[in-house]
Amino acid sequence: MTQEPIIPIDRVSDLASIETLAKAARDCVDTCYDRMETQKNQCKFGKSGICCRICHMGPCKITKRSPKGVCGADADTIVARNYLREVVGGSAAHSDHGRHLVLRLKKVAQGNGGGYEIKDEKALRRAAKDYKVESAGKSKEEIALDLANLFLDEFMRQEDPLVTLSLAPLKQQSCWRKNNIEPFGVDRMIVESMHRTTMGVDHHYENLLLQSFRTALSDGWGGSRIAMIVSDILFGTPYPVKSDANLGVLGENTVNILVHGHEPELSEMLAVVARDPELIAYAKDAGAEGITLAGICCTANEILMRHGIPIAGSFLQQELAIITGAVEIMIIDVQCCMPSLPEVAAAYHTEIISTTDMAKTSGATHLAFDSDDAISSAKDLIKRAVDNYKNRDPSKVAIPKAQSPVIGGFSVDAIKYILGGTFRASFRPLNDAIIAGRIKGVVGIVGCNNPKAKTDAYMNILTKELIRQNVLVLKTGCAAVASAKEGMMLPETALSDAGEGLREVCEAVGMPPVLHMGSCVDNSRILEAAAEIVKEGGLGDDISQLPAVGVAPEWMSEKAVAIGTYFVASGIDVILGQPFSIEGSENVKTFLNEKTRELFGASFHDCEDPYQATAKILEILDEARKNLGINKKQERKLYDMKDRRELNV
Ligand code: SF4
Ligand code: MSK
Repeated sequence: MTQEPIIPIDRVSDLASIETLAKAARDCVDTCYDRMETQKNQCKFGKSGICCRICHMGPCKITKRSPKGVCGADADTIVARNYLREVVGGSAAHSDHGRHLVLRLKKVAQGNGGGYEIKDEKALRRAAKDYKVESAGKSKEEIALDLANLFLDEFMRQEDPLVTLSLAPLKQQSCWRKNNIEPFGVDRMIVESMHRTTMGVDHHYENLLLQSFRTALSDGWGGSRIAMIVSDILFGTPYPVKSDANLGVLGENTVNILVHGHEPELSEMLAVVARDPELIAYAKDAGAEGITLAGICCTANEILMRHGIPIAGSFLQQELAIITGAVEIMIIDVQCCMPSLPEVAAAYHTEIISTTDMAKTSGATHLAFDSDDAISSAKDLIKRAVDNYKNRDPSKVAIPKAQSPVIGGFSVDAIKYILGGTFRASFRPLNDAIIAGRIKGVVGIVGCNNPKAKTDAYMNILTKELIRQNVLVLKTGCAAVASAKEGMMLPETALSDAGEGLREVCEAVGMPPVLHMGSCVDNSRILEAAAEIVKEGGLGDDISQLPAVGVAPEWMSEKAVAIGTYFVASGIDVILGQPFSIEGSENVKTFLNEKTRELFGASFHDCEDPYQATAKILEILDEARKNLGINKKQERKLYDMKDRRELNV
């Protein structure tokens, strides 16, 4: 433990985390908050992006006395190269996730899906239409096979732009063409970017940054978009579903199983088999009242959206969940799973189980999940959890009571349906509300938590301020979990917290003012929504004209860097709660924070304070509204019979 004890209330916002962080101190268990203290004096060279360890003449760092690395690289080159490598890391993570799902879809189409099936034929046919895959007279398996092959080609495409780019508005596509940043195959982009950032290749900061936008587009309009489409085909397009969020969802007397990570293949199967009466009986025989399956991080968002499985917590609650002393097993796969988990678990009876050969953790039990025999693999994991229930030590258990109801599952399809009903499902009512000024604009708040800041504080203040100002908020990732825990993802929140115009719209259709749109890869749903709003008409013909902003308040992952970069390349301004590691180059800063506006109609903005961020967002939205000529709030006209007759419809 550190010398200075940390004060939970200064570090975390919600009651469940405050209680459990205090318990961690009593149990003498270190968490990331303690380790943040011991890492306090973080390297200023790394932080400003001017540390280079790309070759072994270095590591080199840029200072006033040594303005160039051994090879002659200056701060601009080094900062831009590091930035591109971060985008590569993030894009690779999302896109590899997408690839795994496409390979599963292919197996399903070939009749050896290992217990998986095409759950949403409508989503399959919708995708076939979008990608111009011939479907007339074909079985769903035949369509799925053609689609899977096309998607695999999106990863391998060597000399042509991604087909998936065609899902963007035409003006966006021509902007990318004009700036020469249309990505080719996802794998090609990632390999090329790694090549370009190796010693002695691409040294011009602008060229490197343009490649960052190109690579990020291969994620947002490529790998992530494909991951989202295939998830919907295999597991179902999300529709609103009610559940609960926060550590309080763990059961006092049930076998508690946590799924943590990102890829939905395993968690989907666990969500299905956890309801198996035989397994529930097995748990009861072990003395438990039943089985509680809950999620952490983005896996939580995936299974909330499709099954209503509760969210136990976000990224920074992964250790806290174990510290409740009530978790039998935590099943991890890829991304955002801390290597500290087995050490924390060692203080309790929890078993950490890693499930994929590409992601092993020292101290965890490795049981590779066999997705070709998914049902029995999932059942084995649940039985293992039940068998561990007897080892729970009641004296170490303290499950906080705090949890909040949440409605998740707002796919673009679901939003259209909510707005327009079965026969008129469309974004028209939203566009009209924006044009009339009842809704000022739309803001996507996305990304992680980071122990550098008080967990969830920025996100919650910002979200409240925005809905009060009649801004519709879309959320994904751990940002979505923050609002879920705060009880903001409920229609009732519109009545109590939203401004008058937003409240009217939400009340009329029964939707929350803060919409849960899924996991990190589901940021592509936000792009899909933006493209739909443009298509619906009346708000310009390009995403950059929309009154829309993206925010990553407490980001920590390379994935967030990739997301922010593809948002800006798509014409959406992005507010960062902490700056990128680019402070060491004025040229890189100017390019990302100003020059991109000329190229894409959007740029990055640093706002370390949520109130400053609110003001900046309102300024951007107002500017967009002014440019569209919709900056004056229109009176809501209530038609009487005479008016209706004159309407002549
Ligand atoms: Fe130093 Fe250049 Fe090697 Fe980077 S690439 S470590 S700046 S010599
Ligand atoms: S899980 S990437 S901490 S959002 Fe997607 Fe949360 Fe960020 Fe991981």
